[in-house]
Amino acid sequence: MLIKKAEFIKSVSSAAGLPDDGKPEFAFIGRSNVGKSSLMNMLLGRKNLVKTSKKPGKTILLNYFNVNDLFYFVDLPGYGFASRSKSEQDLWRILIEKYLKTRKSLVDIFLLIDSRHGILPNDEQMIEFLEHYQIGYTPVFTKTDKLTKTELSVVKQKYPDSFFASAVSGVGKKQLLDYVDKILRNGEKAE
Ligand SMILES: Nc1nc2c(ncn2[C@@H]2O[C@H](COP(=O)(O)OP(=O)(O)O)[C@@H](O)[C@H]2O)c(=O)[nH]1
Ligand SMILES: [Mg+2]
Repeated sequence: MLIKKAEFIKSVSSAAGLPDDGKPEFAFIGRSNVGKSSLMNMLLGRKNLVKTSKKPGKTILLNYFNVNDLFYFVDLPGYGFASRSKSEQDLWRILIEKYLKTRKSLVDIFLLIDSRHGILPNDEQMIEFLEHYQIGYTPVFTKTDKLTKTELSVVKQKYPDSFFASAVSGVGKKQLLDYVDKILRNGEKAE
């Protein structure tokens, strides 16, 4: 798939702000610092369209990006910020879980996992949540450039039904975009 257009649309902080044009959307989720913004920029072929920042914002926002006037990429706020208070974490859970459970136009969720660390307890929690509600998702292992060939092949063997990507080298870009294309053509959610 060729990215002809990619633009920031808006930040949404409540259900009322979600786009209602019914375009399919792909959400990106993962621990803070997993490389979510970098991967989205890599896929969209833009350097800094999706902001890569170290600090968690105070508000919990879903950032919408229009791609090719066909679909949306949605940057979900990361989980596992040590600096987030209990009440902020609760708010995150309520908003994000509701979005993931009820959003009709959500066709797939890319669940990002840092290749170096593998699936950590808070990734596991997210996976359990998704599986409990039978919400389809696609694991993407990030930052593969940080692993040696041998280390990477171990991760690949352990998680065969996943994508492997590096925002630095561009590895995984074609595979992921082809996959997005395939889902859009099939017009249904990936399992
Ligand atoms: N080596 C390497 N570093 C990466 C990669 N992706 C992200 N990073 C770095 O990891 C940090 C967090 O990236 P960011 O995209 O902001 O993560 P986010 O918090 O999940 O959105 C930044 O310092 C990035 O430069 C990657 O594929 N390879
Ligand atoms: Mg980010």
